[in-house]
Amino acid sequence: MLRLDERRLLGALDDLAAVGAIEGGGCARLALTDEDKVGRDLVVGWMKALGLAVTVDAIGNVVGVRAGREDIAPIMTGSHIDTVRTGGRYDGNYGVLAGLEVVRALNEAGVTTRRPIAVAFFTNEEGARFQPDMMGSLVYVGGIGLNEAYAAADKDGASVGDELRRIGYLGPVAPGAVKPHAFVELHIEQGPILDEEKVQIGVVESVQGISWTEYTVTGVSNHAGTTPMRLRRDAGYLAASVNLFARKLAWEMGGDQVATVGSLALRPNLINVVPNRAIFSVDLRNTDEAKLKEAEARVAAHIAEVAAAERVEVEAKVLARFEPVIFDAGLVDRVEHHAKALSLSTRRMPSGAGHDAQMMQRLCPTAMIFVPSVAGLSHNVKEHTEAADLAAGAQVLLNVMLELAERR
Ligand code: HGY
Ligand code: MN
Ligand code: MN
Repeated sequence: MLRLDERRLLGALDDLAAVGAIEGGGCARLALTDEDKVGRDLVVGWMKALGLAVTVDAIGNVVGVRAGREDIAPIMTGSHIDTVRTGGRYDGNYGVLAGLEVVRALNEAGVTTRRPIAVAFFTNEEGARFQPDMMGSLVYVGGIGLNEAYAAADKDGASVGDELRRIGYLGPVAPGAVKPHAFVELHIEQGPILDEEKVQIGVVESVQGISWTEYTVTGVSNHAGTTPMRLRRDAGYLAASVNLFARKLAWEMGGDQVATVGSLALRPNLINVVPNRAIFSVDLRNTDEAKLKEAEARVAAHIAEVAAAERVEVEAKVLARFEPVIFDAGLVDRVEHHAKALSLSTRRMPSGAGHDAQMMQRLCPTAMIFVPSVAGLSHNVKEHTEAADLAAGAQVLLNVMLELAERR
């Protein structure tokens, strides 16, 4: 059996983590920043050194292809190398670098698979700077057009189109030009399940639905000391009440329902001024689309009720909305088979986080492989996965891809 070199995978993870390294061992490589460019250039260099034919598409997705015995649709793996501002070193990066180690193992063994092998990284998976998240893979599968993606702007008004041009990754290739026969993404779980249950491999069957909304609340700024409570039109109060309501709602709905008010900005943000402006985000997720819709409706009703009582105006902007995705059952079975064949413990599970794979399932049979995240930490510099788990996940990826690349 072809074996991956664990030491080299760990070394590549360290080398990439050094780009945009931040205090505590994490990474900050927000999409299309200078740090993202440096990371992209590093990985493209590694792809070329492995002999891959590298293309950059018009949304900055990068695909490296290793020729097969036949010039037919490839088996593709990949993920993302952009991070959140307080990112760890494994989220996304692990799946891309493990894909390169699959190629290296084939090169060193002098094996040419029937189908070509492709390794990709997609633009702006995180959605932390530009929304929606999974932007590059969503364009890749035709979920949104290039112009809509180019127009997305960050808090300072910089647009995706301008930033892609600025870092030199607005490529000539049409997104989706390489249509895979199948897509397999290896990723850390980013949640606590595998670690708590001491299971080595997550056999991912689905990705939960995601609802991202930004609310802009307009009230009246006023003196904190002289303004009686009955006269207040406090934008900050509404934002705070939504946070409390959403949290209570998630607890009450139970199951997979989660709710997060992750970003909040008050204006004028001064100790002695009642805020007249609040801009905040609400992230709701559930594996069940009907329940996700219920949560959205109840949050919207709460906002309308409090806005009327507080006499503030509210504007809502949907930043991302993806229904739950079910992966290809046959491919999921193969992930489970190869993990068990390596005597690894497994459990089937949904993904709590969004991934590029959820977009690729629109294009071709797709599946994901998870490895444990210590204490379930992610989007946190302390994100960690043990070396043995990293190696095990990569070996499962290699074996799944080898089988798929030879299958009719
Ligand atoms: O938000 C997510 O689930 C992913 O990290 N973009
Ligand atoms: Mn990720
Ligand atoms: Mn992430």
